[in-house]
Amino acid sequence: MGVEQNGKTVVLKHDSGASVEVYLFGATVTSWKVDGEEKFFLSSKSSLDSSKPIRGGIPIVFPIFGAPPSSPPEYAALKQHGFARTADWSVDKVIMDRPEGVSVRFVAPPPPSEFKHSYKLAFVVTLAAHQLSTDLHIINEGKEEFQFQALLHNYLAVPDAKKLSVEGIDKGTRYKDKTQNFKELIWPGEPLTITQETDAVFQKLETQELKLDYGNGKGLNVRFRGFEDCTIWNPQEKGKTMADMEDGGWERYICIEPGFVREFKYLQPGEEFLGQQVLTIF
Ligand code: TA6
Repeated sequence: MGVEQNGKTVVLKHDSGASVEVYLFGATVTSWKVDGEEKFFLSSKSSLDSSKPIRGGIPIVFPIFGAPPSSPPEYAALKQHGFARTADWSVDKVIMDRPEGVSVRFVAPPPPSEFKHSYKLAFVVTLAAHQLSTDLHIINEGKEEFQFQALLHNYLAVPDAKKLSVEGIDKGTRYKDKTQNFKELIWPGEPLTITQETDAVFQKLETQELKLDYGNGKGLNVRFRGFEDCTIWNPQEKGKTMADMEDGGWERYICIEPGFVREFKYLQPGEEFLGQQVLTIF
């Protein structure tokens, strides 16, 4: 049990032998090991020197998801997926270090100058024997409302993307297919499998729990609250166009990304948004 900080990273260790590694750069979880098995994908070509977002683990997306929008106009100058994933976070405190769980709160630096709103951003990572919980807290500390999108961009490791299935997307869920120019479609209710490039934003899921079955009787459940949407992404061969993607990496992960991204969320002065996810191994 315990929490160790080694310069750029913080490692949480649980009695069971489970461990989690978090880079302060982006407060990016880069590793979660249970029974010696790695649960996150991290591209071997990812830069880990703070020069680019980390390609793997759980990058934090805030305050925009995807390419910069034209509205509100001041958000047009932001970078794809915002700046939280490239900010230098710090450890606020160890919340708990007990057999029930090991928990650390990370805080983001003040907003960058291009973002004119005042907020506090905190990320709480809690490790238990077969479970990892991550909570994103966003508090409006300014005098005016502001709008944001937020998402946890989980790169979940899988033995073979062609064999996995994702169960639990409710029949009738609206989704935007980014591979078809954001075409709005209705999910038929069957399990999702990867047979081609997949990039879909499922909107306002009724059941906020998805089951990732690796195809070998193992997998994990992704449960979320506060986050109402979920993006599922696997680029297949298009992954070759990403300089930091390892060869064939797209066959070794699926991104299941709970978030609030179908529109902007408005936060009033003093108001707090809490987006939570719990990953549980089965
Ligand atoms: O969440 C899916 C997505 O928005 C995809 O459209 C894809 O391009 C990806 O994220 C990766 O984005 P990044 O900026 O990390 O290269």
